[in-house]
Amino acid sequence: MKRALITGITGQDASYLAEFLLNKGYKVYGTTRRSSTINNERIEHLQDKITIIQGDLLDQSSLSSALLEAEPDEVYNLAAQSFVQTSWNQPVLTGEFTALGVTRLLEAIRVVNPKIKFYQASSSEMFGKVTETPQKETTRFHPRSPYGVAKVYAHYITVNYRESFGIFACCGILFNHESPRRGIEFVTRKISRGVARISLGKQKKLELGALEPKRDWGFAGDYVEAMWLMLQQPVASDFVVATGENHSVREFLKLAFKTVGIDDWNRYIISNNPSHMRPAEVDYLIGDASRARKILGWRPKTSFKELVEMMVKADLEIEKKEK
Ligand code: NDP
Ligand code: GDR
Repeated sequence: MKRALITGITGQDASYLAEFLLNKGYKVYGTTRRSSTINNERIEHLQDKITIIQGDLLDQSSLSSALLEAEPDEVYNLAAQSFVQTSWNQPVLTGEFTALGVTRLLEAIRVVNPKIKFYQASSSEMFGKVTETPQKETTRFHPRSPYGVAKVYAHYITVNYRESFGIFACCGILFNHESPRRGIEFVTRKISRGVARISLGKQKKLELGALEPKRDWGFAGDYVEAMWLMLQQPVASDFVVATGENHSVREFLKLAFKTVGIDDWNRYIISNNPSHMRPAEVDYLIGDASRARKILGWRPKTSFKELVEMMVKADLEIEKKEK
């Protein structure tokens, strides 16, 4: 039986990846950091099937101990301070988690067992102010936030450990991927939840930032398969994972409101709210995943429309239950 360790097991992607690996017959371990309240909603249904280990990206010995306990064949590093907006408020902490945390984990692998295969969650935010469209593995990075800068460091330290120590380490450069399990501060979930609440009369307005930025939005459940496929290849390398289609925040909004039968959606929206505007914006992302398609045989299964409808319907169910 193969064994996998997923860092950030309480997060969106980890919950889908854990399901995926359990279906493949893996023994799955996941790390959580200590908090004063339990934060396991996304993996509640998996509690009896996975083993939780305490581990924090700030704490080197907790990472080594997690590896010694789980004895994994594969490590998926999904833990990070992942919210771009917060990275301007907590730039140093973001660097500690999202950048240096990866070095700590790679060091633990190098010392404990350098045969462990390693997946790093790289991001399309590394492309930032894009120099080429669509963006592919060779596109130059120009990050626009402390988060994006931290992910560039994390990306290159992963490449460096592959080149320096021969560790089987891969970076998946994933474009935005969403789901009903997305954190509520990210724009897609903020919209799906807001639209559900507005349609039920529980909320009057939805306050957002910029509506023009475009993102290449896919479904998280589809993307975790690409993570796994990368670690099954004969040679370690890096892959862009994306749908190849992009839409603006405005388009997302329009479709979300349409799902609940509201056409005059503009009257519910307050846009350009200063507290949701970013000091430097990423205006336009669209990925070219042809390398992943060719080498991994991976392609997305869920369309933009299906994604938006899935999220709005899931939030409607939640909001109907919560009085
Ligand atoms: P989430 O924000 O949902 O999950 C992040 C996880 O990291 C949580 O479990 C969180 O724990 C954990 N974490 C945060 N800080 C630490 C720390 N210091 N030590 C240990 N664990 C920590 O992110 P996603 O699932 O959306 O994303 C997974 C990864 O992929 C992240 O690295 C993200 O940056 C990256 N990524 C995501 C994309 C997306 O569109 N979703 C696209 C490209 C990359 P807690 O629950 O305690 O906060
Ligand atoms: P992003 O996702 O920054 O792309 O990072 P987010 O959903 O936060 O923003 C997408 C775009 O929407 C605009 N926007 C708003 N965003 C938020 N959060 N809240 C608002 O009210 C709002 N109004 C407009 C933003 O300005 C932006 O242009 C996500 C994260 O998952 C990262 O961890 C990951 O690496 C990247 O995707 C790829």
